[in-house]
Amino acid sequence: MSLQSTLFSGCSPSGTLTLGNYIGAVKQWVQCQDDYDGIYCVVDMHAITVKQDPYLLRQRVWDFYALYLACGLTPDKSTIFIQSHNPHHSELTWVLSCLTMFGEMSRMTQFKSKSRKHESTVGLFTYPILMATDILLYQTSLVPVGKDQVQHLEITRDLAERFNNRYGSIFTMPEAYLPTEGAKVMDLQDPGKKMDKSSPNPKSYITLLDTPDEVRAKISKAITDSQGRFDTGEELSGINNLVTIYCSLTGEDRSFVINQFEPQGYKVFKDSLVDVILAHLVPIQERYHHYKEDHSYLEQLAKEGCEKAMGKSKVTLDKVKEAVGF
Ligand code: ATP
Ligand code: LTN
Repeated sequence: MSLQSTLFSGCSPSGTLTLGNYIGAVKQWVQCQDDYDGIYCVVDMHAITVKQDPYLLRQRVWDFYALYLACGLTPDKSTIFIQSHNPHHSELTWVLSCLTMFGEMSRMTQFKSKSRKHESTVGLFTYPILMATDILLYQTSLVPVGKDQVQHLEITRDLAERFNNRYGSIFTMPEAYLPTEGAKVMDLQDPGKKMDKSSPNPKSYITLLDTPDEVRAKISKAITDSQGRFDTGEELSGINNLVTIYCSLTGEDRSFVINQFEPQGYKVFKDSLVDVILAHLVPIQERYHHYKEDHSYLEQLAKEGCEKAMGKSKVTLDKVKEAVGF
């Protein structure tokens, strides 16, 4: 039996994985693989909180699965599965829904912003409960996410505490794990907004599957600063965001990068940033295409991943059912 603490995270197949998802989440997953019992999920049940084309959704689920592997997750170290394949997620979500206050959900800022762009379904409203389930089902200690998910981690902790107080200590209390650089990568065209894979403007994000020409074009058109500064002192400036991307991919210190490029100007910096991005993306894409060639292999891995996940989630769900009186 593993004595390592459990780490859980996932991305929603609601578009193509972006550089924001990679820097804010997936890169940390890969780094944590040796030190944690990692569980990584393609959260397709989250994706349907907004309207999806069923054919495209199924394609994206497998694209995500292949991308997780291509980014460096390996089934012998981690559990990698597809959320809708494990029915325990729906079961625990109902129980947690019956502990969640309407007012608590109404305070979720992601619902407020998403319901301006999409139909305000009950699923979109209660989606943080499904996320709490994902985390609590596996007795998770650590949840690597970007900054936008911190509020959902707080509600997860509130629900765990409420359940434990009412029914006995069953759930582990999880903590969010944010990267030091890149916890919120911003939109390349509007640095006031986070980079979002479901944005209608493809110039606003870089996906992990963009070609070198697409990356070059998007970075060359990315907003910088009208006065040509590198250190604008403003958190939400375009150049600040590009420097963040550079630092998080190279591991270099921010002031070192600014001092190096300030005398050379934006063009040299952007060319260098393109090289840095492609040095990450090209090998990921090569591995991705390799995995995509053999769909039955992916299906086999996902089946094994799901069996492993269900073995763990059943233990928690059985305790929950017993505790609530089922
Ligand atoms: P959607 O628009 O469909 O909600 P999204 O791009 O916000 O998509 P998610 O699947 O919701 O992506 O997020 C997956 C993970 O990536 C989460 O941990 C989230 O915090 C992180 N993440 C998403 N966008 C960014 C970003 N711009 N910067 C850093 N981390 C991010
Ligand atoms: N809600 C997250 C994706 C997500 C997740 C999770 C992240 C779903 N379940 C559990 C960490 C742990 C989002 O970014 N939309």
